Amino acid sequence: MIVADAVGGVLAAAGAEVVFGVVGSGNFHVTNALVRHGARFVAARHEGGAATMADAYARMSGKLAVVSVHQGPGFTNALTGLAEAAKSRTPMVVLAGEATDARSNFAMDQDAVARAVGAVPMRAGDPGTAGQDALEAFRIAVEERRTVLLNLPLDVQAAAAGESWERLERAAGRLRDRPSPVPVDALPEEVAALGRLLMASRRPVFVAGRGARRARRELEELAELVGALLATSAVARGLFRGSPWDLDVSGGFATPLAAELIRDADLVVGWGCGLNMWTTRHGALIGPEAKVVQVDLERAAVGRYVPADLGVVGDVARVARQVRDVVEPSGPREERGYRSAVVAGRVREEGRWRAVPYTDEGGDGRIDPRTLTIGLDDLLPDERLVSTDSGNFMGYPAMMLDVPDEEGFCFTQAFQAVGLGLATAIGAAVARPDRLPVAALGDGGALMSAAELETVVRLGLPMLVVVYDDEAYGAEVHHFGPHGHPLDTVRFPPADLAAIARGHGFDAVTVTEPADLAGVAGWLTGPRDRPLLVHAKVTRERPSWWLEEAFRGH
Ligand SMILES: Cc1ncc(C[n+]2csc(CCOP(=O)(O)OP(=O)(O)O)c2C)c(N)n1
Ligand SMILES: [Mg+2]
Repeated sequence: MIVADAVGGVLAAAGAEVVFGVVGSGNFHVTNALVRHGARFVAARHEGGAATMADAYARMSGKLAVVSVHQGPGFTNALTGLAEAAKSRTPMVVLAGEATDARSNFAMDQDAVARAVGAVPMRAGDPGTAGQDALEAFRIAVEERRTVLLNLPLDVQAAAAGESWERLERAAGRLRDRPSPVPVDALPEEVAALGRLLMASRRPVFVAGRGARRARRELEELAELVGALLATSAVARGLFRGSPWDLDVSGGFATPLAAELIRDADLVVGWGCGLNMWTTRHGALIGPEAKVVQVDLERAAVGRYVPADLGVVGDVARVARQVRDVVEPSGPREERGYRSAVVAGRVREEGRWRAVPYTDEGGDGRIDPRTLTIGLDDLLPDERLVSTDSGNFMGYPAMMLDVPDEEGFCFTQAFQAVGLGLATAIGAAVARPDRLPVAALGDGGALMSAAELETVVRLGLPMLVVVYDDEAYGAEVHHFGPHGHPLDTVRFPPADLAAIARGHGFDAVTVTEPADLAGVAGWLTGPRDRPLLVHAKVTRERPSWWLEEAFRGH
């Protein structure tokens, strides 16, 4: 057995189920070994796509993601997706060949580059320990929530493995079957301090982030005792869906009502949530008198973006339970804290962007993106999984396409890169085949990632891809246009995106007015044996509301 076989085999035996990648000579054997041991390989058409697919897969499945790339350019092609994964603390192992001869065209310092994007460089550099090294990479990725680069030097890969397969398999089994880590309890004094703040608060708001994604029940129970309203950051969107106290997303995407209620809070508790400039609108959603608490696994996260009056270090669900045991509810449940019949009524009436009135600006062959999105929201089944790319258009699908829960939204925007949306939707769809995958893209992001349209077709994903086409990098047009700058560098002639999609094997409809959505309805009721691309020519006179908000903050 060669080292490449041992590394691939042991990762599959440890529980790596799906591998995304582009195969070249330097990762051929390791990838095939993964497949031989039961992993599924998903071929992307560009390594950037592979990295983001893996990231989204990990987010939506809660499992480790594996990426497999060729040395040198295969690795550098993956970097934007790796930066996003590393910033988002996605557990991921990237297997990359590594040229060991400095004269090789593929030679480069992969460690330095990995470090530069926040990934952890490791190496299976010795035939006597390579399998163990791979298991250690797996462990660090999962237990420390890190994106790990496992370099596989070419000469070592080809050498005879010095470890016995039986022993490696046993070690992999121990890693696979290890008990889940015991949740971290918070210090009693920090729990008590949070309990006191909650009991003293008259208008508490909980903002749940990525770290709270599996703690809905615990947070709702505590929120009920203290009368807190519930909101999330964008990555945790959908977490409190169905609760009468759900304000949806806090931040640039917040509805006017959510922004008002959060700004008026006297206590904001971030649960597994960085409370960054997006979630707080550059601090503007935190009222001048409001106290701020952050509950986080890491002390370093506390106060990073907004000053915090208290940090509670611990596991979100665990801390919520600890605090529940020290607070004394007062008054009837519907009237506690921030909760009242009036607030409940307002959340019901004004709690969603869909309910905010607007004047349709469509016409002359262009559809208003709000009308488009609301029309799609009406047509699509509830069991959907929405992924968005970045750009001016982003707020429409991110806010007006509702989602059933936090598993219904995949938001790879920690690095704010354009071009990740389609691969995000693919990885999410692989993780959740039970849901209708929806990819919402701008024309810029769609063309940047068009190589993966073929992947959607090849995998047989029943995906709906919606392109908000303004024939421009709209975010830049709206950023610089008002200041009188020339815009030729960010505007493009019309491109027939429907024809491009058909060329890849999609069905496609071009939407220029609401009546054209009949084509989407037809696809939804049909066999959905091909994906559908909706090429929507959208109005482009003004920026979206969230971008206007963002410009105020920059
Ligand atoms: C990889 C990358 N390149 C460039 C940018 C800068 N940028 C931000 S939004 C945007 C325009 C995206 O255009 P499109 O996808 O058509 O969306 P629109 O803004 O037009 O709605 C650009 C170029 C970025 N964030 N990421
Ligand atoms: Mg555009």
